[in-house]
Amino acid sequence: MPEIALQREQFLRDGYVIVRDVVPADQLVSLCSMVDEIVEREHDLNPEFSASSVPRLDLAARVDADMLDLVRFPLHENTMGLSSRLLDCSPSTIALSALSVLCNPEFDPDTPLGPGQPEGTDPRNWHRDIRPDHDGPLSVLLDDLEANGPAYSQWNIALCDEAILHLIPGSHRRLNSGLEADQLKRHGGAQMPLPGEIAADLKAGDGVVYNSMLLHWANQYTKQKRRTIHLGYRTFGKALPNHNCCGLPERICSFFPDDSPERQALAHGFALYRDESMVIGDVFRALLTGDREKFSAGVTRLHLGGEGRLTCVILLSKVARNLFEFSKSDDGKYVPGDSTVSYNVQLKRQMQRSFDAAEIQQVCERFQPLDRMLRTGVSEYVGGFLGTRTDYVFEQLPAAVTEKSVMAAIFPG
Ligand SMILES: O=C(O)CCC(=O)C(=O)O
Ligand SMILES: [Fe+2]
Repeated sequence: MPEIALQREQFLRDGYVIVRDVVPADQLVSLCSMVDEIVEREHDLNPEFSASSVPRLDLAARVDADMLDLVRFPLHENTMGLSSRLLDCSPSTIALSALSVLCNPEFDPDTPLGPGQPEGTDPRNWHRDIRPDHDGPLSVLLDDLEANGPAYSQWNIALCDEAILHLIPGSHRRLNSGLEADQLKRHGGAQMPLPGEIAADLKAGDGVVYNSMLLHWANQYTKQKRRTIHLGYRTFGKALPNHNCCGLPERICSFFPDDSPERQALAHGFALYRDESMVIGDVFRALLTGDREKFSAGVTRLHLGGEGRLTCVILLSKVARNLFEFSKSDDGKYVPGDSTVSYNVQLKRQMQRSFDAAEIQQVCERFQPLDRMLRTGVSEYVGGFLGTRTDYVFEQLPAAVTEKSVMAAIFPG
């Protein structure tokens, strides 16, 4: 079998692939020194970053025009190209969604707090990159994955040797096992090895590409130098992934000349997000006017396969909620000169120009019957997830909640 077929098989089955020498050898030193420069600058400017036990930085918001290799790298065949093949999508339907770096603390950190704190879950606890309140129940995301394959891939690419990220192969396709659930419930259980875990043992230049629904944890953060490039890619039109926001600022396009392939690739990615946002706007409008046909037509544009479409509808209710929260906190005005704001924020501001505050609230209200179906009324934290306590279902959506029952609840009569 060709290597790519094996890698794809492993990505689907085990949920991860370790890729040696993702960073072209002649770029390793220069990428590392660019990242070092950004990290040092941050230490000078930001005491909070220096005080963090799990420091990470949004590189896309911080790169300069003289650090173009740092932006070129995530567009490379080894990263974006391989992602599109693992996600089984054409290069014209994939976009880079995040470019950041995971670093070491400058001190030996204390034992981390357990999971499910009011401020969220520390990545040194076992978790899936799923927040039940923001993303929906795990079972719903699993259904979509089984029906349509993955629509999002995440990378950790080490610029210094490391074996920090640990994961359980295959756990992205199932609920927590009884044994896992029992251990994660116990005090300190989220910070101990789980059966079947493997370490992503990376030499400088190697990467691991993974499905972030996997159970994973960072088993140590120490003073030892860590510079790990963290990337996200998503597809469009196949299925709406729970990681559906663009964390990049549009300004990174402007670093490259108009007709350069880098500029075109980046601009194409932003256009995919913008077009999707317009479809989402149409879906919200259809909800306001009670037009079930238009609503379904919009959902079909976001989520091609019929199966797993409930996931898309649930995620749209989360997008609406997120927009509502944003509209309450944002006055809609651009901060002058803030070119680092993510494209996701820009799109939300655009959405606010199409929908006034009352309409955004109405969209959320129209999703209320669905929202109620996703809640138990009892707040809890279940091990293996990001976020904090919530009454949203963590794992198994009741069987009575189906696409049909949800559509009937949203469009009564
Ligand atoms: O430090 C790490 O490698 C863990 C990061 C992580 O869990 C994440 O970004 O989702
Ligand atoms: Fe994570």
